[in-house]
Amino acid sequence: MQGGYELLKDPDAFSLESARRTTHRRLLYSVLLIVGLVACSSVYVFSSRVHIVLGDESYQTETLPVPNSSVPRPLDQCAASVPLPAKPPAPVNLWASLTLDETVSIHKWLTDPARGLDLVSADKANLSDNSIFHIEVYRPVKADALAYLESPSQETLPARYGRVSIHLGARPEAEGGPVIKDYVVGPLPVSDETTLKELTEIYHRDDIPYNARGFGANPFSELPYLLSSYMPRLAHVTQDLFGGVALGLENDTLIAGASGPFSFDGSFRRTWVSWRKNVAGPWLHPVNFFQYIDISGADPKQWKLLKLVYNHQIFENVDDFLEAYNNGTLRRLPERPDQRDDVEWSSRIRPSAPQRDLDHLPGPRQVSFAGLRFRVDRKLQYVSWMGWGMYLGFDRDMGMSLWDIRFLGDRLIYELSPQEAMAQYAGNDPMQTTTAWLDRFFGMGSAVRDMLPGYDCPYEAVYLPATTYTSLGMITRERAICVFEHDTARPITRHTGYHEGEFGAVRGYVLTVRSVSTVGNYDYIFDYMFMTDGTIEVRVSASGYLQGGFWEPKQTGYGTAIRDTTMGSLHDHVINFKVDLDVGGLENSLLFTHTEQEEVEQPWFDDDWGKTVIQQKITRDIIENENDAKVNYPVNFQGGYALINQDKKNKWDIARGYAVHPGYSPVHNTVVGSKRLLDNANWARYNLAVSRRKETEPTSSSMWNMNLPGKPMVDFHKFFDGENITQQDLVLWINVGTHHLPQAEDSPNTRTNTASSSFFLTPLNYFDSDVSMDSTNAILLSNPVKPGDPYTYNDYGVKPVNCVPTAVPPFEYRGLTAFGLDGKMAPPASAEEMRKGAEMYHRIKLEL
Ligand SMILES: *[C@@H]1O[C@H](CO)[C@@H](O)[C@H](O)[C@H]1NC(C)=O
Ligand SMILES: *[C@@H]1O[C@H](CO)[C@@H](O)[C@H](O)[C@H]1NC(C)=O
Ligand SMILES: *[C@@H]1O[C@H](CO)[C@@H](O)[C@H](O)[C@H]1NC(C)=O
Ligand SMILES: *[C@@H]1O[C@H](CO)[C@@H](O)[C@H](O)[C@H]1NC(C)=O
Ligand SMILES: *[C@@H]1O[C@H](CO)[C@@H](O)[C@H](O)[C@H]1NC(C)=O
Ligand SMILES: [Cu+2]
Repeated sequence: MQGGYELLKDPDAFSLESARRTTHRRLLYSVLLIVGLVACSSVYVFSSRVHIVLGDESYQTETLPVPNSSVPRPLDQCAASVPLPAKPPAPVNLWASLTLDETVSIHKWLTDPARGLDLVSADKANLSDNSIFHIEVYRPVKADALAYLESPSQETLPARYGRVSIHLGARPEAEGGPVIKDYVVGPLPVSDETTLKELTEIYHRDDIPYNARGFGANPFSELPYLLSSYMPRLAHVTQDLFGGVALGLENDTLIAGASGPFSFDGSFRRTWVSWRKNVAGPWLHPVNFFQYIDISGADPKQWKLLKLVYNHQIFENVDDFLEAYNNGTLRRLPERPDQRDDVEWSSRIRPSAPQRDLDHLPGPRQVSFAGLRFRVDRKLQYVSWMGWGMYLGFDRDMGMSLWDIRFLGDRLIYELSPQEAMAQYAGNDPMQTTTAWLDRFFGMGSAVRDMLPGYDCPYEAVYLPATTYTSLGMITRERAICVFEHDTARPITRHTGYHEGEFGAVRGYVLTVRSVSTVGNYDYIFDYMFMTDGTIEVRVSASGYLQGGFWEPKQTGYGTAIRDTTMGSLHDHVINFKVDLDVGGLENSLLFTHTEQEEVEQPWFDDDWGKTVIQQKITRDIIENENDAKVNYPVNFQGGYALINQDKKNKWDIARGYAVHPGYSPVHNTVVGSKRLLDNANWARYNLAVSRRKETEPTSSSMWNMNLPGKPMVDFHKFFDGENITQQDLVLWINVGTHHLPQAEDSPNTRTNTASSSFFLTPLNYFDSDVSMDSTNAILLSNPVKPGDPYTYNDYGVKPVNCVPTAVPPFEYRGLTAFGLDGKMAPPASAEEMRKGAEMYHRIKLEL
């Protein structure tokens, strides 16, 4: 069969008695017939009644209409689903990641003794050494990029720069002690002109505190170093209490997690460590054992255990805990049968349940029978479809971003990029109550994973690679991004009418550009969806494992039990996007439209209904001051926000605009004023905010913000300094999110259908009318001239194409390709180390 399907896959089906077998076959053949012929003929006849025998039962059923079964001519093979070459507006992607060669050359240049940086390679560097943490592209200034795009040439091409983060662990105390520095290096390629300049203008504090740093590559200088100093001593106790040990062996049965933030202002680095069973879905197997540890500074010998908590009992040190255990005063938790033996419930292994009717067949899939309708330039990372065009970028912190998005020839968005993903928890245990993640710290880009073809994206999706830097080398993921066109199975417009010209429909298609990041327990699916009317939907869907807590009655109000002793903890997700919209040019204003009820009186009102009428009315205001531009959607969504260009009018003399429409679950953060999220994620307080675009305000957060809630590197509120935002280059900072009140059905994994949030950017009098009407994937019907005559129609020459789709290749998963810092392909073992590094030890195993 085409597509490699195997019909009657279930071997049991063949062992049934022959009558049943024949009926099954017959049924399958009619299914096949329907599938095969629906596309071949638009003429349907009703088949006669079919007699179905199922075991002892026998009943009559009426089948669905079966297409006219006149024998179709043999079908040709469809063209392969490969995208046609694209025609980007300029031959250089200004926002492209550094190439391997560029990264290697920067690395080499930095480590040259002539630079005087005294660098130690990251795999060997201890915390009191200087080492390179990160290298990536530093994107050009917007004005330079626009000048190039205006007339692309070698002369107008902006110089290329890299951005480098260096851990200066060796800086003497006299000079302020260990610190992190961010630099811009360039121009590239490396030459005598190349310089290293400290990058400070995008931050709101001078220094990047060492205590806010990301995890290094050397596990001996990170958390396992301290954990291994006390966990093996407690092995007999943890075995008795939790049925697990952490000894630093391959077969350890307990693993650790740490809560963030690690610091308030950078003056310390402390975290709560919690322990979990090392099983599938460890996040759902917390054992209610916590330690608060101090991992400040650059000398791991100074690190210490500050306290231990078990079942609401606090101990200052391991000795006290051991003594209480030995002298019998330790109040033990009840036994946990659901966590001792059978732990398969938290895996994704299909539970033993009867197969649902016809579930042995693969579900429907979409095929572009006439070939793909989007264009991709793989080298430039440029995509175009139906009047849309965009370049893609990729970075460590937030992964995929979209640049120079044009629609029908005009630039609409200069930059569309995720900025930060917050998850703030509540609970009645040391882990949940202190957790406020900002995933930029871990790196949404580092956390991008290869997609599962046919599962994460449709079979005919086109994949694009992304490369991220780790301090051990570079990781390339061939299927980091997927692009596909999809039928929404809903017309974008339609009408049934009787007058000539009013009866018809336009098909609804969407082009999706997607990437998936797995940050520890959670999976984020980022979708950018483009539509033919000029609308874009930006949607984030979440799946993966909950950050579970230990369920006991004291947790009531902070979540829901999802097993006897596991709970899902209450939390909010808020994810921030930067949308640098340019509506009809750079000069834009913020329009607030709202509707209110009014009671009016008119002399022509008739007496039957009284003297007044109650109705609604639109008010339109321009928000002129940046300080007033941190806003929430109006109650009951009565109105909303848009960027308009007051100097560019449509044909009806209305200022052209683009509106922000709330999509699914348009929430902002519930919690305000928590010390663990004080000023480092202020963008999460609103549905959206609008500020003047500035080169010094490129992002609403930084990777270090998570650990600096009291004094963040990027303080979003500082963007809003009372400036006039009328007819200026503006940026929208828009949030999506969910209030996640976990429930049993979050086990084993959260479902993307309800854990989704989105916003739309949609034309608002930008055009003179709906431009999706120009689609020729449309039909216009004419009513019969004489009653009884057939309906005639115009399909604009776009007919269904009938052909045999090319076979779906066998499932294959490749994972990643790793390169050393010399740019050479790395052996699997070091690739494995890089994977661990990229995953930031979310699943901390002791390694002795
Ligand atoms: C089936 O289709 C053929 C060819 O289009 C046509 O000649 C025939 O009349 C149709 N049969 C029925 C039952 O509609
Ligand atoms: C784990 O491995 C060690 C050493 O290889 C072995 O002694 C021990 O019995 C193993 N433990 C379990 C629970 O299998
Ligand atoms: C770090 O390494 C240096 C040598 O590279 C050594 O002098 C120093 O003692 C080490 N520090 C720690 C805390 O291990
Ligand atoms: C048991 O140990 C705990 C912890 O050190 C201590 O506080 C307590 O006094 C001890 N109780 C007895 C009865 O020894
Ligand atoms: C803001 O600028 C616009 C255009 O220059 C001007 O009309 C308006 O009065 C200014 N608003 C304020 C509050 O200064
Ligand atoms: Cu959640």
